[in-house]
This record gives sequence, structure tokens and C-alpha cells, in this order.
Amino acid sequence: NLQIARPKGYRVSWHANPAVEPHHFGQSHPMKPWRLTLTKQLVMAYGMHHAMDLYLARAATYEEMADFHERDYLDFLQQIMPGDIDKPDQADNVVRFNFGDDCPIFDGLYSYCSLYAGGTVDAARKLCNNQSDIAINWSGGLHHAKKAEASGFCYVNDIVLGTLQLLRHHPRVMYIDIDVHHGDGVEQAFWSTDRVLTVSFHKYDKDNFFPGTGAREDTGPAHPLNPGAHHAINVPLNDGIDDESYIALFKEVIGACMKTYQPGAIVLQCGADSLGCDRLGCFNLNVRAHGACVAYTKTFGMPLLVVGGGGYTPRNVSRAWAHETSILVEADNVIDPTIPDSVAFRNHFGPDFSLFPPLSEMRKLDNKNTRAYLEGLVEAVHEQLRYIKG
Ligand code: V1P
Ligand code: CA
Ligand code: ZN
Repeated sequence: NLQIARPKGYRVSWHANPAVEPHHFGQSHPMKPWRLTLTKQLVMAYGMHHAMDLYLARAATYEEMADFHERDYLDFLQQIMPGDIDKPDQADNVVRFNFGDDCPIFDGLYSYCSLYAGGTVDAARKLCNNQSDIAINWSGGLHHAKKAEASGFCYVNDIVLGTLQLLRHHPRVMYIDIDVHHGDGVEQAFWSTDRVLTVSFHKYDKDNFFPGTGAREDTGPAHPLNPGAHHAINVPLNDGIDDESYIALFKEVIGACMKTYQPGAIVLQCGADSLGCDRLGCFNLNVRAHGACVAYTKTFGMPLLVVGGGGYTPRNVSRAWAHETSILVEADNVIDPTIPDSVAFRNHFGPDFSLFPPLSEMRKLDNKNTRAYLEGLVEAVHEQLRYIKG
């Protein structure tokens, strides 16, 4: 039985509730909460649970979710049942709140939402109380939810709720989003404040890739009286970005943002659909490159709230999040890259049984991001940062 030692000098907390895992979005829906089971099994097989404080996440209360969400939206979320979607008296609300194929109404929906949101709120509070330095909730990260609208598999925006907690203790919070999709819900929630700097890296194609927002020019409403102007940073990318260019871009952009903005805490959304071979994604990243972004973020030594997000090839989602857990507890150089014999569901990791299969070689996508394009992005971010002071 493997046992990873606690890291020296700081504390890592793990916030999860296994009751999240059995929820089903429905046949052929890409979002699979079961990937959390697989992640936890890997983390435990490596013995990493010994290196963290483990907390059973509470369900967020209605009032906690009302910190961001409108009450009539929460009321709907609380009372709607799977059969109701076709009932004429519910039709208006189903449309108004954007339920349907992307955001289906499934059994236990409200309990699913309040549990993943509770994990992120708990994690943020542990950071605020100085009872944790790095707090992890892999079931959170649902960045598309709006105050009165479900969107892109997201119903309750746990990231906004967690960030609001951090803002009670920190004048400035930086949000970083490496999901392949634009973090539109978080961006919009903090559109009018200079107390949150949002930074999203994503595939951008206005007409052909969800959600179609996050152009480089969209930096926050430019009204001179709006303190939030310039406080949204978007890094729009094309298909097939590779490890080397993504890591270099991430370090340049985040390094510059940290230097200028000097936040008191960081929220990192680790959507794993930016990996190669993702069912919905179109980037070409390997597990190590995705993890390198987490490792770089950790080097700043700030209170860090780490959440999950997208990720639609469960075996690779769990590889990435297990590897990233190992980085956060400083065990990435200790664990065996061959997946332990003892892990449950080990067949999912065959035939290689490696934590680091060559994802970029398995479905080769041309890198449509030229060096000149990427250099232009970095330059534009530097220009934007001139408007921002820490
Ligand atoms: O493209 C769309 C909408 C549906 N069309 C009318 C436009 N939706 C996407 C949603 C992706 C959500 C990503 C969430 C996250 O950022 C955070 C958790 O990762 C979509 C896609 C797609 N290929 O982009 N929905 C579906 N696929 C889908 C497929 C089968 C069943 C249900 C939804
Ligand atoms: Ca993103
Ligand atoms: Zn995504």
C-alpha cells in the first residue's frame, strides 16, 4: 500500500462528496460525473489521500447559491423533475432558463448542483480561514452557468460562489481557466468589478465552437466609469495547439498578469477537455503539459482554489487530475508513471497503463496557431495590462 507524505510547509485540502458521482446526464450526453470516481480511485491507489486533509463536501444551501443566482432560477432548479420538461406549464421556464439537450433535467439535479457547489464554497472558506493553502474540488469548475440561466452542462456557477467567498478576505482575486471552452459565466459575473481579473485560454471560433465568445478584443465593458473595464483577459486559440507553445504562452500571460495585478488568491479551473484526444476538444496537449500549468500557478505560493471543469474522455480526465493532485502535494516526482496494479477499473487505462500516454500522437491535429499569431497574443495582453494596476 502506497502512502504519500504530506507536503512540507503548507496544507492541501480535498473537498468531495461521493454522492455527486452517480448522477447521469442521460444517454449519449458527454458529461460523465463518473470520471470523478475514476479520478478518486487513481488518487487513492497512489496513496495521495494521505497527503491531504479530506473533507466531505456539504451541499451548498439555497441562500449560499443565491449569493449569485436569482431566486426564481433556483426555485425552478429545486422543483423541476425529469418528466416536467414536456409539460406545457413548464415550457416557458425551460426555455427562459435554457434547459434542454446541453443542460438536461435528470434525477437528483438539484442535489448534484448543490453538492458540487458546496465543495467549492467549503474549499474557498478553508483558504479564507487559513485552514488550507491549496484547496481542491474536482467536481466543480462549471464556468458557463449564468445568474439565471443554465449553459453548456453547467447549472450553478460554483466558481463565482467560491470567488465571492475569497473576495471577503482578499482585495483582488485572479481567475485562470484552462478548459478548452471560454469561461464566459465567470467573466460575465465579474464584468463590472476590478477586484477579479479573469483569464481564459480557449479555442475560439465565433460560429462553430461553443460558446462563441471570448475574442481577444473582449476585455470588459469599456465605459470610463466601469472599474471592470480591461479586467477580462481572453486568449483565443485555434485547433491543435501543442505542449511547448501552450506552456510558453501560459507562463508569459500568467507571469505578466501576476506581476501587474498582484492578487491575494488564485482560482484555477482545470478543465481537461484541452487535452489531446478529448471527445469535444481540439487541442493537442499531453497530461504533463496540462499539469505544467498547474505547477506554474503553484509557484506563486498564494492561496489556491483548484477546480475541475470539462473533460470528456474520462480515462484521460482522471489521469490529468490525478497527476495534478500529485503536483499540488509535491509527489509528482515520487509516483510511478505506470498505473498501480491495485487501482479499481484498471482496465480503463489499458493497453499502456501509463499515466502519460502520448495523447498528442494518437489523434494528430495540425497546429493552426502560428508562432506569429501566438506572439501577437502575448503582445496584446501586455498592452491590455498597461490599463491595470495592482
Ligand atoms: O454546441 C453546443 C450548443 C448546442 N447547439 C445548439 C450549440 N453545445 C456544446 C456545449 C459544450 C459545453 C462545454 C462545457 C465545458 O466548458 C464546462 C463543463 O466543458 C455541446 C457539444 C459540443 N461538441 O460542443 N453540446 C454537446 N456537444 C452535446 C452532445 C451530445 C449530447 C448533448 C450535448
Ligand atoms: Ca478556458
Ligand atoms: Zn470545456
